[in-house]
Amino acid sequence: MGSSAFLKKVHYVIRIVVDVLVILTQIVQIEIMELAYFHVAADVQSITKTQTSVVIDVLRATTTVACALNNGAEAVQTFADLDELRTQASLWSPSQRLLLGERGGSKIEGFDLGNSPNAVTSEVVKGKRLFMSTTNGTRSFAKVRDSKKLYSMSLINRGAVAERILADKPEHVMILGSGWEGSYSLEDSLAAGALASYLLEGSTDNIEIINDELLSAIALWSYWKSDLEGCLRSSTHGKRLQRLGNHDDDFLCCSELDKINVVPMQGEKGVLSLSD
Ligand code: 3SL
Repeated sequence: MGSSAFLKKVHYVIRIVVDVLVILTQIVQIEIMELAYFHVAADVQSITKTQTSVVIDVLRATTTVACALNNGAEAVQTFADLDELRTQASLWSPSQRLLLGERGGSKIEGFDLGNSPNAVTSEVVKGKRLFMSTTNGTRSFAKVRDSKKLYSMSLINRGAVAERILADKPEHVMILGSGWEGSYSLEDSLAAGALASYLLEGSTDNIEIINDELLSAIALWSYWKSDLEGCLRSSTHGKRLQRLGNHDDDFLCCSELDKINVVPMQGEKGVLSLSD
């Protein structure tokens, strides 16, 4: 073999090796995002240090959080325990704070507001810290407060939170519903399916759905996605709210998909504010 033919062969082999290395590097760089959904806080066994958590309480806590921050509240500080809420709130001047919450769907005695997303208008909440406790939603926040990142999501800000997750590219995302006193809720599962569907559309190859709860939520979303208000009204908690009184405005607000572009994120533990 002449020396030029030999050099050509060496060149050819080097090209192949380089191409293989480039392909291998690209494969290694594809990051898989694992997505799981748990119906209620009690189903969560552990939190990983790298985990992003998304808390959902469509009716109505996380819809109220999104609306309050969208209307200029300084932050929403969430509490599972009412005594702790009162202690923390007392450290703030009355002109800068509002106490907000419900038990069993009704406003807590002595509080400024119940849990209606329609009550947190800019006239009421602008510049104020909201101290919030609800029957189920704030328990879910408490459960995952040690996550690396923690977002609050509802149907109304689903797209904004999904876009943030697609940009963050976390390895593990836990979507956590709130349910009702420890049991499954239809509307939180609907929103979990809505989030997963959005993420799958934005990044099909890299997402792995790792539990059956989320697969079912995606199926639920496909079934109800053209009648979100109907789904909310059919749910057990939807029926409970209808028995408590006229909540038409809340059903309308809680079923508006991607209406507002806010991403409530935990900074200080338990404190949700707008992420930049
Ligand atoms: O359970 C909760 O956290 C609340 O959102 C329930 S309610 O819709 O305000 O009654």
